[in-house]
Amino acid sequence: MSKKILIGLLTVAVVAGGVAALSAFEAHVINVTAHVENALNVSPKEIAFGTVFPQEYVDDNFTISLSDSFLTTGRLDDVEYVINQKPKCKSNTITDKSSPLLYKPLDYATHECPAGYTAMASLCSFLSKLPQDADGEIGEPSYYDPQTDSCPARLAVLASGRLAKSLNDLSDTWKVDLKVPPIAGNVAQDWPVGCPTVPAEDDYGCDLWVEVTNLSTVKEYPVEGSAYIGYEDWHQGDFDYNDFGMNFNAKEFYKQIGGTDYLSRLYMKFEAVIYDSGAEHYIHGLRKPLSGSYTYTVTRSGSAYAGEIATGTYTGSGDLNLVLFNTIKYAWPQIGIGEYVEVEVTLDNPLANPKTALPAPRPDLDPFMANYDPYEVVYQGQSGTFHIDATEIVTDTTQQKNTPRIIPIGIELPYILVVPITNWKAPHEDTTITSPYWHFLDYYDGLKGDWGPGGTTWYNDIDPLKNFVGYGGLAF
Ligand SMILES: [Ca+2]
Ligand SMILES: [Ca+2]
Ligand SMILES: [Ca+2]
Ligand SMILES: [Ca+2]
Repeated sequence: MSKKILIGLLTVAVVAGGVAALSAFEAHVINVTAHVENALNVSPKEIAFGTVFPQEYVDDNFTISLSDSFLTTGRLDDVEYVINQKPKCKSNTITDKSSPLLYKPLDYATHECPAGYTAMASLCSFLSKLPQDADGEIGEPSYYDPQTDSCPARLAVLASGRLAKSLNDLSDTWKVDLKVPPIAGNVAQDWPVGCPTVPAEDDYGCDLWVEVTNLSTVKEYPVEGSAYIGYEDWHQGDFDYNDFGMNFNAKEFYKQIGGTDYLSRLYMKFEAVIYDSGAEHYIHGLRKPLSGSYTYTVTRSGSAYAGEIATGTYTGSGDLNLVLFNTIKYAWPQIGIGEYVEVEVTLDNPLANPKTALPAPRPDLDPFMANYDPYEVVYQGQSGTFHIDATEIVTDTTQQKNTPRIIPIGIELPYILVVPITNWKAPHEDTTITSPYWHFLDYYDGLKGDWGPGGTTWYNDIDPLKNFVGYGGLAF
């Protein structure tokens, strides 16, 4: 006859962070306050298998999810966690089974039961932790393999997982299962040789501790929507910045290790908007610096044309330099192109990529762009390679079209504009930018009061009438 086993509560607790005790001969107190919230929610908090019988199989699920406060904190993205298992402590004196004080977890710092409590017979080594979402969690299989009806040597696996807002992975469901072992001295004949037994206690328990091991911060540019990157390939001409134009946004994910942020993942999206030039260009996406090897996945909304990076998963090392668009495939002129390229990079060794604060490559750019160069190579019609940190002195004021404000010889202008707002309107074809954007020249001249770099933005100050002055080409 099988003996019954009463399983005590299996408790799932959430623990985050740690406290180190230090002593010193002298102390100065700096008051620092922070409102501390848990990054994770776990439910249910308890799994009670109740009365079970040897060789019975029982299971239950629990779910780990990002807390509301984590979800609404913009600078945080990922939580990495492990599911540890620790002995469960039972009161030496309380006998009321409904008392909330009947059980307590180990003390967080000492790893011992609180005074007046004793560790229960442990269920821990008989529990599995199996991920139920197919999104990369690492599980810990059961000690008992039903396929072979045996208990193979158990790998030393610590169940672990990650939740990430950026991947829309907001919760993970786990299954805990228990193949109930027989009680020593009462082992049925069909219990496989080599499989464990438990001592004759009547109450067993285990606490699962969901412990946060890492938080990742995210840096996004722009903070909302996308920036417009506009190209000028005619340095003696119209400066309409519509020869090619694309929307851009990027996210960088940093792991915090020992107080330093290390780059672990990148996401970039480039969406072609306009092509209005007689010349042809390769548009490059260059992310620098990157150290060590990485895997990157490219997703294109259309098929790749000659020279362009195709949809697929690749490996690389060092700076990442991709040809995103070859403009020869677009009709001229074309607007509202909508073809996009997404790039996701996972670095093999974040520790080789500590976050370093680089200055902006130009006074008018966000420092974020120090790591990005969406440069162009003009290969047909005209020639030249134009980088984001390059400027051009205007050499021919007679070519400037449809503008009441001629850009004087000697003014340095960028080839590549980065306008940090969504749905920015590039000038009409053959319309020098100083016509619709009256303060553009003041800004890039840098000498006109608050319209200089760091001052008032020029790109919000559009003259709606003048934007649509021009010949034949395209208007937004
Ligand atoms: Ca997950
Ligand atoms: Ca999940
Ligand atoms: Ca142009
Ligand atoms: Ca043009």
